[in-house]
Amino acid sequence: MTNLYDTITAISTPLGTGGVGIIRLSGSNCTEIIGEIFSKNPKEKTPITLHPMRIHHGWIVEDDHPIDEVVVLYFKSPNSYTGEDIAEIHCHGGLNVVRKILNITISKGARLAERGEFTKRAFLNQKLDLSQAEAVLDLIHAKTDIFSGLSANNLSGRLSEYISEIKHETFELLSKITAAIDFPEDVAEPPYEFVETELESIISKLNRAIATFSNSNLMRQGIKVTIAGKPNAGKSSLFNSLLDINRAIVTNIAGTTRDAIEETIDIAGVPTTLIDTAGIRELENISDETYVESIGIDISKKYIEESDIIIFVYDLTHGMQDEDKKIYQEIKTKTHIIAASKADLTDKKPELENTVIFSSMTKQGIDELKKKIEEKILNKNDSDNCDFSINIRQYECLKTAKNSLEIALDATKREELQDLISIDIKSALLSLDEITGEVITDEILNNIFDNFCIGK
Ligand SMILES: Nc1nc2c(ncn2[C@@H]2O[C@H](COP(=O)(O)OP(=O)(O)O)[C@@H](O)[C@H]2O)c(=O)[nH]1
Ligand SMILES: [Mg+2]
Repeated sequence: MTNLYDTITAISTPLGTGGVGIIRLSGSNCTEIIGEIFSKNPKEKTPITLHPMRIHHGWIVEDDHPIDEVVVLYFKSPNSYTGEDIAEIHCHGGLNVVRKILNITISKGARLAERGEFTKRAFLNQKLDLSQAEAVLDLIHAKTDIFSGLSANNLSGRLSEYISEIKHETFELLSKITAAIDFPEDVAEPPYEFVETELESIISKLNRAIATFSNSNLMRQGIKVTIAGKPNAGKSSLFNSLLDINRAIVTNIAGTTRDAIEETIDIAGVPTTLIDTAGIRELENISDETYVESIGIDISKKYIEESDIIIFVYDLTHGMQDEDKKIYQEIKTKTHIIAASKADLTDKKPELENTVIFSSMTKQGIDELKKKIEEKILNKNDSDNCDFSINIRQYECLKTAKNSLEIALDATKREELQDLISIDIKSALLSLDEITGEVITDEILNNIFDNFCIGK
């Protein structure tokens, strides 16, 4: 067990060589610890008094030896990220010096922070609610502009506002029902039609947030698009055209791309990982020469299985041949796009409907392919876009709340006792409280902050 209110320390910048490295301390012993190691004079200890919201220049010294020239920022409780006293030491961003200063703060009594412990303290000290704390994590990891925008909205309290509107409406309804239960002589029961309309309205608001989850999840986790087809179909050339760089090796010798190559691009706010695979071809017998290629082929099959979308490429100059048809059979049940390559060399018509004809040479059809990928991605989420994001934990809470309200709605339609109906409405409220963290177990809390990095 760690004492919640001891003073914690951590390196808050990425480890590596950089201009500046930051060691952050939070807790009531901050100023004491800084007082012992921070000096105006690099050779002998001349203490510096810390003033809140000020920048202080000096040296970190240990046993009268200068360690680094630094600036220290001081935030006095409660006006800080965690709500506790915080001191930040901004030193030079060398791997060694940052670690050294961290160790000095530990030797003076600070404890190395656990993952996410700064943000956890911010939550426990009510500087952030739980959905805002989770937004910090999303913001740090966001891979696209749109998703970092949504995460910033959550951080600013957008999701909490939406939830609190729903909670307010639910609470109002519950009050009306319980008032009649508690004071049957003075307060009339709300009519069942009224309860029904109210419940339906609340459920539809929940549905809107629930529908946002798949969108958020795509933006958080990204999507995999594998380019599949037989050797020499033009996969690597297409991969390069889609990326606009010459990343994959392109040759006319079958089997050049022996491993899978991945690059991530932003399509409609979704981090889209394009995967160029080795061509799929059934090797007659595996010799030493083709062995490496056969590994590549196994890899392509694995990628196809794990992908969200497949771009199936075949060479239009040859038309669809038996091998192409075999590959098409393998991928056709998955979400896919059919793409016929080398359109600059032929006027042939594709044999299958919905085929995008393209040329990596002239770039004809490349934009159309990008648009098709975008359509397939957006098809995977048909939510009416909310201006906040939802994570899996919040999604589960929303669904539980919705379930309870649906049970209440059924009971209302059957005009059951309002006393019973109120029990399910109450439990929906509890599930909604979990989203912002008003009701939360230690286990859930630890689970959330375990996903953070140390120093956040
Ligand atoms: N004329 C023409 N040649 C292409 C096109 N795409 C690929 N090629 C050629 O076809 C050969 C195989 O292409 P590559 O992209 O390596 O195919 P992969 O084996 O499926 O990855 C190379 O010689 C490419 O230059 C195209 O759109 N037009
Ligand atoms: Mg290739």
